[in-house]
Amino acid sequence: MNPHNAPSSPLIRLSDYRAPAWRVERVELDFDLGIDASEVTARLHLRRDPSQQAPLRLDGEGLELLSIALDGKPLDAGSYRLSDSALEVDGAQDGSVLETRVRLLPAANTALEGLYLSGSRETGFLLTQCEAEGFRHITFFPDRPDVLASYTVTLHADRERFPVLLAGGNPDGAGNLEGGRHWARFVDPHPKPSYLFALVAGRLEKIERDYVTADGSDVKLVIWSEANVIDRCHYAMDALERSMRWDELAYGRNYDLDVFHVVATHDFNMGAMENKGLNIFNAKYLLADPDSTTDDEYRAVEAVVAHEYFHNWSGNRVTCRDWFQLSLKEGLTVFREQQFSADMNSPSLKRIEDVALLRRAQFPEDAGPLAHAVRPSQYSEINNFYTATVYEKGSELIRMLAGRLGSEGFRRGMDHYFERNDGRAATLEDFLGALGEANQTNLSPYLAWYAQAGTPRLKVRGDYDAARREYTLTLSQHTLATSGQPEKLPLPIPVKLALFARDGRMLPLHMDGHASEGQVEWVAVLDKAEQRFVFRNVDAEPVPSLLRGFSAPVILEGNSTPTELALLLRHDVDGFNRWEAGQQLAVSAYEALRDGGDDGAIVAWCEALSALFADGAVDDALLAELMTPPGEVELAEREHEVDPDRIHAWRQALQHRLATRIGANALQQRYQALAAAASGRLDANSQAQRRLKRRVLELMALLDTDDAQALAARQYEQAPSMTDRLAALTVLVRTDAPQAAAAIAHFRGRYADNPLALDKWFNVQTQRRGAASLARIQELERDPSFTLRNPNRVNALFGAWARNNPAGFHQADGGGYRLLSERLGQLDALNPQIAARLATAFNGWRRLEPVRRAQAKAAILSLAERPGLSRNLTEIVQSMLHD
Ligand code: B3K
Ligand code: ZN
Repeated sequence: MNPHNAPSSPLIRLSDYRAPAWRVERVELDFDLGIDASEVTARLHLRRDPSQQAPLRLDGEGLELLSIALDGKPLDAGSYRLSDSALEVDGAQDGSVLETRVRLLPAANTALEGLYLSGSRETGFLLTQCEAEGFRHITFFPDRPDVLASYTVTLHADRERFPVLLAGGNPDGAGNLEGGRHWARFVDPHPKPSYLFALVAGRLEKIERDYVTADGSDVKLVIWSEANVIDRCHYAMDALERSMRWDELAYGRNYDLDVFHVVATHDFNMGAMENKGLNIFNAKYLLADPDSTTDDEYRAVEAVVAHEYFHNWSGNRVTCRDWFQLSLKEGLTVFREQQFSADMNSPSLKRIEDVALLRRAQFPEDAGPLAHAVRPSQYSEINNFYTATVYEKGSELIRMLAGRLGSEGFRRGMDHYFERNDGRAATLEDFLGALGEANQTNLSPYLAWYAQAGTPRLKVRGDYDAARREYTLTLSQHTLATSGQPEKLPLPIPVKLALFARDGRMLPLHMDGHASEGQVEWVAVLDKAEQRFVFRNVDAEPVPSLLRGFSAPVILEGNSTPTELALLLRHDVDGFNRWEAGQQLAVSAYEALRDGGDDGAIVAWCEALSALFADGAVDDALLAELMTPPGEVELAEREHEVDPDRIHAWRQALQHRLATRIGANALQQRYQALAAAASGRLDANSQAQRRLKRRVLELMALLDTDDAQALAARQYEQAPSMTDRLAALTVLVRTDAPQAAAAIAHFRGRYADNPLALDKWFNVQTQRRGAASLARIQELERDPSFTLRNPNRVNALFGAWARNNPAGFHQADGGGYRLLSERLGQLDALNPQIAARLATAFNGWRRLEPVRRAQAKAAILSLAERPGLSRNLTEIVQSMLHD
């Protein structure tokens, strides 16, 4: 059976898009808030599209309808029809006002979509999550992003239990009511789609800052959290201010309300949400303090704060016509955040991290049964499409466009896009059209990137003709078939390149008919299946450096020799390209080691890195990255039959060769020097030192485990920062050190009241190697602080285990698969979004070696057979099983 035809999960198709027959111009919402039950009155001021005849049909799920009136008159039961997911009303006309009153049950809402309770009944607070389709769990409404309405929201609640009442928009009055109740009203002057609606009500504390926009408006910035963590919000406030300034400078975008509220919650399905004027954050991406936050987490807080803020223009002021256009706001906003983070931190490290993430998360998606285009053509459950493809690959597509237009042209295009589409629900065609129009260029060939799933493979051949002093690069592309897309077209692939002389100099480029004559870097655009590019006046065979800056999201199949890659690793001036050459060389070295091939690549990799380690020519953070081979997930992508144990063992062996080449003494000395300089400071240099220290300690553990464990135990005890503490604890756990148990117990005691730190406590223990890992997971889920109801906790245990410890999760007897499958079934009944996302950990099952493959298939099938699975999990499971 084609799962997509299952009657319970209708397929939504891009090609079926129709403009709404009914719009809502204005909506007035009145909430009577309570933990167990809340009541919502909605008055919708309706507009009818005169060209369409469809009856008024509103989305609504899980709502108890208490009353309904049209133009002031209560409707009798014969004038409307109510189903599980919709309300159809007779007699509405253009200009009619429909009033409904419904009851919701926030405390019983474990899906964390719509209105729900965060924390306990006694002390927790109420909040909403609407994207993508949560608003229909709050009231009856055309819950689609192309219906833009002005919102007036009035909240009523008990003053003692809910002293703080917030909604999106500007405050428009508040006051006391009889019986210990109070009210507050918010008016949002900017028409918005329902997915950007939000409210928060409860006992919260705040920090505030006054901000004046570049165009002179006063804005009050307010960050809210529960009282015990309000001191941990200052870093986010600074990051918010930096983001606002940056968007003014880089894109000329100013904030547009009198207030900007941000709220932290521990109960959230994703990272954060850009609701207009009232961003809501998973506490993980808002709270930060030196005692419990790692360096990586600090950067993540800054990035997510920026991302949500940037949505105010790329997403909110210009929104999406339909959910197929999701990357219009997400890919673009990820790209804007990447630019911002590069400006705030090290551009090459940021690029390295982003490309590593793309390879770890998006390439496997593109290569597996869940492959979909950046603009998918159909879905059953839109929440399953908030993926690395839509976000990260989407951002790479914007980066290609930005590169194509150059920074001035891109800015001109973006200005034009915002101006043309402000207050509209736009499409990707609108976006490419505006960028192209502002630059008198036709960018429509790039639409093919949005429609085609799968990662293109770029093959490169270099031929040197000494007699003619010519170097010819032959570039060709092909993309493997993906589910439902057997045929693939050639795409425009910008290949930024340079040629190096054998002494490490960059050569000036000479080509017939190209403006870049004499430049050292040039972008070749491959837009056919195969093309040749000829460089003249080349005195000796050069070393090509291709895809510089990762100029296109493709898999490079080059034929560079180990010597050539080692040359780039040693000499390329750009940190990213240096790393990239090192990664390619590491892959060759790994394969040589595994296949017992020629030692050349292994020796070249070890020599180049030990030289860089000794001569101090690169920054500590970059050195740490250079000394890290591609991860196990990335290495698995290159195998036809994946055996995670073997991949782990060979990768360890490769690192052992590197550690041996550098030498125990040199590692020890560097570790001691870095340890002596340890501080809890957050400046770039201190962070870089911690990064390198961690890497050095990991390499030491491969040579003299006892010694490294003793150092790790000491580092754990003396650590002035969470980064050092967690790095030490990770080494203790991964090497199964005798000191591990005491450190784990200590960490638990120290952070008993800090849920985010406790997540790290769960997470680190999932990294135990070998068969012991499953037993440990089972112990951990019996821990009193484990719960399937909290997404962060679920991800810290099962997500971290299944994704970051392949050798632990993929046990040959299938024990890991059975446990995950069982828990997914239970989780699905509570929170389908989280269950569906976690289930994607099975994505690569078809390429496992036969024994594990059979076990994995049995576990997925047993999940598929469970009765009553959600639409979310059904879609993921069926796609994974679909041939
Ligand atoms: N737009 C939200 C994600 C919503 C996910 C809904 N399942 C956060 C973000 O990307 O900024
Ligand atoms: Zn986003």
